[in-house]
This record gives sequence, C-alpha cells and structure tokens, in this order.
Amino acid sequence: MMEKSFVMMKPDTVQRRIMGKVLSRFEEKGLQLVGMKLIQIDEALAKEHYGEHAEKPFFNDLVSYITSSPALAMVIKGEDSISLIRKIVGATNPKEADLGTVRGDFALDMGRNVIHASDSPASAEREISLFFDEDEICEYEMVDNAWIYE
Ligand code: 3AN
Repeated sequence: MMEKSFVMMKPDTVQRRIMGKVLSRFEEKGLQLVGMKLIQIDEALAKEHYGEHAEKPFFNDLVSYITSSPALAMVIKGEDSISLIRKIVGATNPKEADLGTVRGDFALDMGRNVIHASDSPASAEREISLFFDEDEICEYEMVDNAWIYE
C-alpha cells in the first residue's frame, strides 16, 4: 500500500552535518520525498508531538533536546513506507540498533538518537498534520518509478 510517513531529523543530526548522509538512506532505497522543512520546534509543538510520553521520566529532557536547535521535518512516501522506514531507522536505543540502520550507524545514546519516524498509519496521519499544511506536501511523479516498482 502506498503510504506517507512523518520523518524528522533531530537537532543532533542538523548540528553534526549528517543530514545528507541520512537522507541518502531513504533516497537510495527508492522512497520519495514529498515534504521537507527545517524548523525550530517550540515547546508547545514538542509537547504535543511527544504527548504520549508526557508521564515518562525522560519527557522534559526529550522536549529540551528536540527544541534545542532546528530539526528537519519530512514527509516520505512509498509502498509500505511506514514500517519500512522504521526498519531503516532501527531500534530506539542506538546501542541495540542493528548496524546498517540509521541509529545503528550514526548514534550512541538514546537521548541523541538522530531521527524520528512514525510508528503506525494513525501516528503518521497525526504527525504529518501537526507539522505540515496540506499545500506543503508535493504530489508528483518520479521519472524512475518503473525501475523502482514492478
Ligand atoms: P521511537 O522514536 O523509536 O519511536 P519512542 O516513541 O518510544 O521511540 O520514544 C520517543 C523518543 O523518546 C525516542 N526517540 C528517544 O529520543 C526518547 N526516549 C524513548 N525512550 C527513552 C528512554 N527510556 N530514555 C530516554 N529517552 C527515551
């Protein structure tokens, strides 16, 4: 099924100048970038985005981390892209993430884990609408579609 996922490179990825390397993982897989913007997330947006973690002991650190510097928000489209992107991203704890995944290759600490990606179709829908207006999503054909999809 053709799906759109919300993916966000966190402030550490911007500051470490590795956005291009991380983005290439998704491009080389054959996924399509349909939305992208560098944003300074404010406290209210951070708290809404991570609302499900409000009661967790790491919540305040998570909000500080995500608001500490700009983040790169993206919408990425492709067949079964939501679960596929989670596989490309790897486990939440970078020390447990398989090598070859983004977190496995680029991160060490849970609180500096480089990237966020939606974990289900319902979260993707919620997160895309939280960060993007409809007119910020580009619907367009890729010229190599016939070489990516059978
Ligand atoms: P994921 O980002 O893999 O979907 P979630 O949604 O469970 O993981 O957690 C959201 C973010 O909260 C993680 N990316 C990580 O930065 C942080 N986080 C999750 N669990 C912990 C934890 N036990 N200690 C510190 N930070 C955590």
